[in-house]
Amino acid sequence: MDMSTKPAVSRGDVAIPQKIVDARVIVTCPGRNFVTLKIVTDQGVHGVGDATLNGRELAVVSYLRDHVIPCLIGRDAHRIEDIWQYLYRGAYWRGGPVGMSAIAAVDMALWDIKGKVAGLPVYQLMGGRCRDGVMVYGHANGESIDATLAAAKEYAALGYKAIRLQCAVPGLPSTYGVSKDKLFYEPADADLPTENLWSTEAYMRVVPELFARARAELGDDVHLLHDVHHRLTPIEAARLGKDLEAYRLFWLEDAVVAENQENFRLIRQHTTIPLAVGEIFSSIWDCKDLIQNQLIDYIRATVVHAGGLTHLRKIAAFADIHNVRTGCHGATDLSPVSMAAALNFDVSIPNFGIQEYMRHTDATDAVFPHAYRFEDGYLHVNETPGLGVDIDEDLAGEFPYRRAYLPVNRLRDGTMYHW
Ligand code: EZ4
Ligand code: CO
Repeated sequence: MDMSTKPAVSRGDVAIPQKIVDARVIVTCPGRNFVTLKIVTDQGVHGVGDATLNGRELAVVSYLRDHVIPCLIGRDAHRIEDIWQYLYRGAYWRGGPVGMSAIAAVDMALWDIKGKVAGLPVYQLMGGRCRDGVMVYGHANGESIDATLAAAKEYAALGYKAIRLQCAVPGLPSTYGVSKDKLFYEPADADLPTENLWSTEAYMRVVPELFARARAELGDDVHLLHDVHHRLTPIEAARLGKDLEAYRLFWLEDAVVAENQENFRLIRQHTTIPLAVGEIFSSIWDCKDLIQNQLIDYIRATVVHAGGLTHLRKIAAFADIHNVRTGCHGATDLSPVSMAAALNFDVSIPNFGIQEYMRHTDATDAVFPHAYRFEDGYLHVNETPGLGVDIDEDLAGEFPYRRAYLPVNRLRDGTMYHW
């Protein structure tokens, strides 16, 4: 991987711009789809940004190709904040997952370029390290409680300090988070959306049983987490929170739909279980009330879906003064480019909580050579200038886009439900 750097930007009092001369979108499917933006400057420096929006990839491709790239050519790549404001304010139509993922990709690529020019990893440009390593949680899942606990023990043996447990709900043909493939979980599994079935009653019975067994068999030292995936009403989530309190979870993730921020107040009135939400948020406006009213404990907004490092740092700073910590989304649809950006972010903010980490396939790792590494429950950024990740365009070209949707979910009577 060519991570070579250019000499420093300043020459006495003369700032040398890095003029953007080319920007292109690369779509590749090394097992799953990824959208990557590559920006090149007149001085031969390039940066990469992730623009993947699972199940709606080509909308972001068009947003970038048709509407963003023409505005980038000729601009100074060093003006990260100004370009961010230009794209956000300048669109008039603000926010939303498509637009904010596109802005995020530009933002990541520009930070990558700035780091390479400075000869420093991006975290150094954002204030330097606040910690040595990034605690991650792994995703243990299984068709039964026994199988889920066996998977959790494997994560513990690998050194994981935090493990999310998801087990199949008895009586349902499939369950969110439970994978056919033992090593990798990818919900966007079909050319048209798979139809899943949901039963809140059956789910609410099995989860407390899973965590009672988990605490008994895994001990008190490991952090345990669980993802509801937005499926409960506030009062159901309150009930589940109370049922799980004795098992001291690190967090309950996405307990209810995230559109109505008031929902969380009701859960809070009933239970002390720590709450996390935000993987689908696009900007601070989606979580401002949750944070300032301290209705959550962890904000899960990510670098790719929430406007890049520039905007995510503002969310984190706002969260910090309200005693809310971060827990960025990190499923497989976040490419190694996003993961590298997330790790630079995670080490450089004071209120980091935890980072989700799902392993990518070997093919994905080969398309996106990167320098971060996992050791003993922590991910570590590398000292490589920039983000420390790249895309092998030739190899990417060998994996053409394949349409893939996330599933949809219905109740037993056929009613459309939240997936
Ligand atoms: O369903 O990333 O915490 N992780 C998750 C993920 C999401 C996918 C959606 O693309 O909830 O598995
Ligand atoms: Co989740």
